Amino acid sequence: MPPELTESCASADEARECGATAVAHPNIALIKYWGKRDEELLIPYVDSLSMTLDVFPTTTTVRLTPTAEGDSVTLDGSPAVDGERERVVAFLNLVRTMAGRAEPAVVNTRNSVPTGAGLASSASGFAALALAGASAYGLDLDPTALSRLARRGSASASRSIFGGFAICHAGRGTGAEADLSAYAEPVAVADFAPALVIAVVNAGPKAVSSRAAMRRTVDTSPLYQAWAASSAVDLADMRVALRRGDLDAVGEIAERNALGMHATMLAARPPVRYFAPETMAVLDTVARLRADGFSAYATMDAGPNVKVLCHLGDTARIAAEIRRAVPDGTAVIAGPGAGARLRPRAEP
Ligand code: 2P0
Repeated sequence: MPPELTESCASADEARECGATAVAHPNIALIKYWGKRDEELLIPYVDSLSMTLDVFPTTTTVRLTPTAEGDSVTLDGSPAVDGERERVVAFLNLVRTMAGRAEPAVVNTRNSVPTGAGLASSASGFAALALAGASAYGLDLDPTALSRLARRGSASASRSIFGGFAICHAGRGTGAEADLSAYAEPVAVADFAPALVIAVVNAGPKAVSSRAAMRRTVDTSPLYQAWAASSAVDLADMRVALRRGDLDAVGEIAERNALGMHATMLAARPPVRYFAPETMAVLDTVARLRADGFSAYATMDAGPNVKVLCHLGDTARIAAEIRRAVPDGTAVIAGPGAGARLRPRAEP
């Protein structure tokens, strides 16, 4: 179901009363986005494909404050710090330019996922901000345009506009052509019940931001171009596997794509290494589960946490094995979740 922009405020007078609250979920890429060919427009080098989760929602309210001096940004109850605030304000400036409006806004965001830990908080965060911001400033965007807008906050956010599985097109050309052609859309899949067991081995912020890590990888890793080429093959194979509902094929392709992405980072100069000892313990557990006959496959993002793709019916056993391997960590079970949604106005 496409998101509906039910709340909007078309005039400055109306804007005083006007606000919008949106909820979005993170997504985990089964075919990864890594590297940008345009850092201002956030245009990826490669297509990516993800599953939106049904856990860790971000809830964001945007309320216009015509008499305020500037924007006010609160993240989990505290004023957003420098870099975070700048990113949100830059995004609001983009929304205001698109809407032909100038009023400042109050932005209030609550994340239920640890921020900056490779658990896709920027995906849910900018998907929710795009939807709430577009609505508050009276922009009437279809899902494709909303996905393109979310991409300007964080490229992975373009995928969280949609529920279930979504592909993000890297687009073609440069400038306006690239901007128009880089967006996400839903992907057709068979009727099957995949799940992810998310092994949170370290919920602290990552040492190197994904933005800096991608840049260094593209600029210095001799393996980057080879991975990007193989990722196009992985994507084509993944689409076939999803259409068939073949979880083992989906898992094998996702695992090789993720480990290949990390190989590009390990070969960067200086290297970027997100693996921790606990990461290896979970990867060993996944290998052992597979040897015991379970369908269990690992994928990892810009952090030490591991997401294990498996059948919904196996999640309790796999989560128990992960907890045994990493007693200080946690294991969260996730299934496919909904796309970004506006909350009815009566709710807080
Ligand atoms: C992904 N990741 O496809 C990949 C795999 C991490 C590893 O998208 O710079 O927060 O804001 O576009 O989207 C994380 O990077 O980066 C990411 P920006 P983003 O999910």
